[in-house]
Amino acid sequence: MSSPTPQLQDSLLGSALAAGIGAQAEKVLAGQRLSREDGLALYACDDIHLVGGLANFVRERMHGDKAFFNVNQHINYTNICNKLCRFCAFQRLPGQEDAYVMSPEEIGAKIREQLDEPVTEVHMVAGVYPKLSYEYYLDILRAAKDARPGIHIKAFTMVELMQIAVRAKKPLKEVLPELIEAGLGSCPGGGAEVFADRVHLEGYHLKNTGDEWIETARTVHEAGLKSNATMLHGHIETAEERVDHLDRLRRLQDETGGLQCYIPLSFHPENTEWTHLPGPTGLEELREIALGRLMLDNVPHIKAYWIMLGIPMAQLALSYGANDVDGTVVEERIYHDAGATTPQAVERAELLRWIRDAGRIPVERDTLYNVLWSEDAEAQASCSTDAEATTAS
Ligand code: V47
Repeated sequence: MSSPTPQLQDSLLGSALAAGIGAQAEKVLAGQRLSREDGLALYACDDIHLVGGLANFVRERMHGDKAFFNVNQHINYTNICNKLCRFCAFQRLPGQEDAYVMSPEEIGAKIREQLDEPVTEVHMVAGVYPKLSYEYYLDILRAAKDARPGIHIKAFTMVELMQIAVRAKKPLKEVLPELIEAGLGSCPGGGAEVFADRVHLEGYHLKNTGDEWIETARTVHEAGLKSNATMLHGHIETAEERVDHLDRLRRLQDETGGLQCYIPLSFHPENTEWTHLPGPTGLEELREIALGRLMLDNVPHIKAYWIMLGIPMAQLALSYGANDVDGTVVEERIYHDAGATTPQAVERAELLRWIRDAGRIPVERDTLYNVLWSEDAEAQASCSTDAEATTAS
């Protein structure tokens, strides 16, 4: 794939004018910020491939052909939750047959099981179970670090953090340094759902509000931690509500700069209270990736979470604005309880194969997007070794 050329810009602009999104395309090509109205125009545009082409233009301007991945391990430490979100198939009530809480020892053991794999990150998210003590949260961080001292712990959504502060009986601002001391390295982007109050009331009224999510993320960033952000789409939300969500994230990012990555999460309806809703189509999933890239001009990375999208769709998303695919994962429960049919894990070599197949250059990153390995660098190194060998002979 080539970097953006003037011909490509002309062709995108011509098509955009014909499709009625010329004004938006002009802004995108000039690197200007899109307004909320522009976002709505892009949601309304019939030609998703054109919207995707604009997002791909931005993606290549920012990242060229690179596609990031990491070698990670997911641990969902409890499925007990008191939030009763209507979109969730993972939650259980205490006493239910398959309700579980992992002990710190079990978490340590799960991490030790992977010691032969080059895992650099453990991703821990779970339900909100009020019986878990503040010490429990500190202990699971310590257990993870004990099991693998070099590992980066990306843990606790804003919802979990609010609960941890309640159990700690002190403000989150005072709790975060203690979590960091115990091993917390950054925070995942879940629990944001759709910020709009209407959707919150109808779908997850016991959970934090959108304003609370933003406020918590602001506190996290002020404590020096990076985080991700998500939006759960494809249920009852409107285009206006999606644009509002993206705009609120963009304003938070203008203030703190703490968001590393945005991940649109596609609603999976199976085994939820919303089984009657169909969930997003493939093209709707691609549009969400594209809108994320186009609206969030200040967020560096857009992730196509393969567990949720499936590998073929994640490959396509790499040409619709995404530049990251998440990682090897090992064991995932939230989407698989909701009917995801993707594998639970993928080998590093397999990730590389399908990133290459999508026409992108695989780059292994750590959680904070430091480059650990790049196929490009490896190719260059082997070229220079070949050149040295030729010169020497
Ligand atoms: O907050 C729950 C979503 C999130 C369903 O930061 C569902 O790198 C679809 O936070 N259908 C948790 N989505 C997952 C999460 C995450 C995942 C991957 C990467 C990162 C990251 C974070 O999962 C929840 C909720 O929005 N979710 N149930 C469902 N039925």
